[in-house]
Amino acid sequence: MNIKNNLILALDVTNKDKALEICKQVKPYINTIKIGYPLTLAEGLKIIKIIKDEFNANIICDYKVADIDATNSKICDLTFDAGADAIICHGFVGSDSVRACLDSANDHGKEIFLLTEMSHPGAKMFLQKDAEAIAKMGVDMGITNYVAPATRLDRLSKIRDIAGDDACIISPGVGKQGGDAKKTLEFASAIIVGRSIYESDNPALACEKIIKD
Ligand code: O7M
Repeated sequence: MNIKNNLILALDVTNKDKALEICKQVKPYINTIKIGYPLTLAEGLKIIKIIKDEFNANIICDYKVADIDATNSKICDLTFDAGADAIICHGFVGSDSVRACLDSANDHGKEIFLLTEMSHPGAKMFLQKDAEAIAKMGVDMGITNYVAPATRLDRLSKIRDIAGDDACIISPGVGKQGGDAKKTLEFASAIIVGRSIYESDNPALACEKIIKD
């Protein structure tokens, strides 16, 4: 995926007009938009195509898919049919569940991103101890796209070591969660930023600052 300025907007607003307004303002800086549950639950799956078509953007759907294989297939099929270019899937559910996501992506000519370790403090309770094994499983399965935290660069660096130099690692946690854009990009291929952009009085300027810093 070609990610302009290595910057992905996490569009976690809950209203279509607000979403479109922010996308319009950041368009000069951003070509890849992550849509998650907040916007999808507020506006329905149709919001994927609306934003994709209006802004000619790559759409990564952050549905953190984490179910049995049969259910994962349905979730991924519906998401790709709705226009998503990629979907984010949890790895902790194991290879059969992840395989279902990968198969759906391959059938649609689309991509998955495998979530290894999360960025929030609670990730240390359970997920962290298995994150490296999750990344190794991804490598064994031929997965080349990962999500790893900007809030713990030592952990991000470990995931990079496992995934390899050619992997695309996208990293959330810059800004409001305390991560630093420049340092994160020493290990990550792109950063995911939400509130620091969409809560800003000037989202375009916020993007410019993140890119320049
Ligand atoms: O910049 P923020 O903190 O407002 O937003 C970060 C976005 O990244 C938000 O959409 C989160 O749901 C998401 N995210 C994390 O913050 N931490 C993670 O570990 C994983 C994700 C994510 O994108 O999951 C794939």
